[in-house]
Amino acid sequence: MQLSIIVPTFNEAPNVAELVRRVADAVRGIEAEIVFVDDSTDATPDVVREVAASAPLPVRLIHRDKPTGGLGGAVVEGMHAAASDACLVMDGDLQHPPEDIPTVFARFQRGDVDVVVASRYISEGSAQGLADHTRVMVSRLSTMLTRAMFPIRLREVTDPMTGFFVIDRTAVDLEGLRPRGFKILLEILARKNLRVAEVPFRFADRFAGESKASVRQGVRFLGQLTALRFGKMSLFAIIGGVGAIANLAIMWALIELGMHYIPAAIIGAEVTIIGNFLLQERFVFQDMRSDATGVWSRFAKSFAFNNVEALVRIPVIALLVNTWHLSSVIAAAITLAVAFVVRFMFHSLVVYAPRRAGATSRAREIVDEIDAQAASPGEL
Ligand SMILES: Nc1nc2c(ncn2[C@@H]2O[C@H](COP(=O)(O)OP(=O)(O)OP(=O)(O)O)[C@@H](O)[C@H]2O)c(=O)[nH]1
Ligand SMILES: [Mg+2]
Repeated sequence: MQLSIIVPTFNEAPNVAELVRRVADAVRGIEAEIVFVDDSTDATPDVVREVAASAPLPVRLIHRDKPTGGLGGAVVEGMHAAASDACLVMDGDLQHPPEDIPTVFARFQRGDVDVVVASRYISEGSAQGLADHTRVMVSRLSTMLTRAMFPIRLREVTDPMTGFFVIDRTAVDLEGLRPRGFKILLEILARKNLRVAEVPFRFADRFAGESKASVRQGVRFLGQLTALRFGKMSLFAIIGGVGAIANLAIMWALIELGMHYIPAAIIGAEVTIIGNFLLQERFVFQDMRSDATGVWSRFAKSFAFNNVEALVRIPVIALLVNTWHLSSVIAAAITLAVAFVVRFMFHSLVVYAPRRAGATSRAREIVDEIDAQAASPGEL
């Protein structure tokens, strides 16, 4: 098998026969199969079985009763099941013209890239099949936003949101993906540096059936983008921010109750440190707990770090004010910003470090690890 064509479908019954017919025509001379990954509630699975029986190429059906991860999850499942490492992904509504498959695959077969993206936004490509002006605008704006957020990884990709591409599945860590929503290619490209080439294609009109794109998908996409870009670090920051507010509230309440401000500040800080630890255990580093040292050891490290940090920050502020003559508020802000980054690094590299990792002292590995942690998905 040279090529597995993966088609995610959700209620595409009227499109299946036409799709298989046109794909079969287009891939003559290529040893290919079609894998439908279906989450439908209509007759799509029956139609696929019927068409498969008389199709000139192998047509398989994976029907999922539990459609985890939506469209993205379906694509990943198809890649797992594919008979060949070369996986071509396309929509089931014929907006991705099957006649372009040979061009995309030929580019892939040159062997110098891991992914070939069929793009609506280079030279002869076109997005004309998008339903209306609003959809065109939304698509262009979200593409711009996405590229701005991943300026390096997406440098050479004009259409990271397309659902039409060929990928070498061995170049992707399928287990490490957290597919959600519509944009599986973005998920793949944002997580790992891959070699990418693009070929233009003209996005056609839907052949039949109804669009599944919606405002809800749009909101989900923004969530996916944030989680991909800022991942753990943004959750860590949110928890830190909530903690700072809680700290002040506790201190205020204790002073109101008649306590001196020094013990009030200390109690506020310690309660916050403990609360933050519990929250980050649950929401930020939950996936790393099982490989790390025990919970009391993690707590001791985290607690010690935060106390040392608080103690060190005060003389550093004094130093900044006295030697650089900065205002005390700016000096405090600088120390807080630096402390935030150091705290995140300390937690992801030390507190939650895998127990068995012995020889990770080389600078390169540390940089890679920070990069991986900062971009790894959050869970809110
Ligand atoms: N397996 C699976 N496929 C899905 C799901 N949602 C959408 N799809 C399929 O993904 C492809 C793209 O969905 P479309 O509704 O065409 O989305 P779109 O192309 O962005 O929107 P239109 O331009 O309006 O067609 C189609 O083949 C859908 O059937 C899902 O939850 N599971
Ligand atoms: Mg479509």
